[in-house]
Amino acid sequence: MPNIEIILGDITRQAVDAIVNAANCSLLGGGGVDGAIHRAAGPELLAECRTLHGCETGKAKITKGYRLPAKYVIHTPGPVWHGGGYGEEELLRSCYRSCLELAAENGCETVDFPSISTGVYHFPLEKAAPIAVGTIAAFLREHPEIRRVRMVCFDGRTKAFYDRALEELR
Ligand code: AR6
Repeated sequence: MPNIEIILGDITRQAVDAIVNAANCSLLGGGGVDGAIHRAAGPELLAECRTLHGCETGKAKITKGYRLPAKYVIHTPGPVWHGGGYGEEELLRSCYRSCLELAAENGCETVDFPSISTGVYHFPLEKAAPIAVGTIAAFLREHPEIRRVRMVCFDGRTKAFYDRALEELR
């Protein structure tokens, strides 16, 4: 069984090879987990992000972690939820896959994700959680070089959705 864990915590405090940032297409910072990651990493992160010239929804780009305990930050703009008829589910799947591809290419063995798109982008948690754990599990089966992936949930309600999705996978 792929090594996926669901924890309650602050992703900016995790000493892993890569943390994922639920960014926007500018990659120039914002609120939520994006703001927290930029604050914790320091201004060098924004300076590197400026050299990346943004990112499309569903794709991902990687930077160093600077003052974070994590070695790398993988930035991915998730889809804004517009009701489900605009390819939102496939775009969210693509976020998780793109981040894991970059992690594997950069030799990351441990990767932590936040709950992409379920904050200000309003993707329903009951749909986002099974997409996240299903996509991660499928990737890990093909890429055993990634040893462990965690979903780092910021509140108990979010964690409950991911716990259930993982249980239903097993
Ligand atoms: N650690 C882990 N999870 C966190 C943290 C943290 N420190 N802080 C918040 N979360 P959101 P989105 C959770 O809104 O929906 C930004 O402005 C939060 O509780 O951060 O993808 C970007 O620049 C929620 O469960 O991301 C974009 O413009 C989850 O992270 C936009 O928000 C995602 O919430 C992206 O929206």
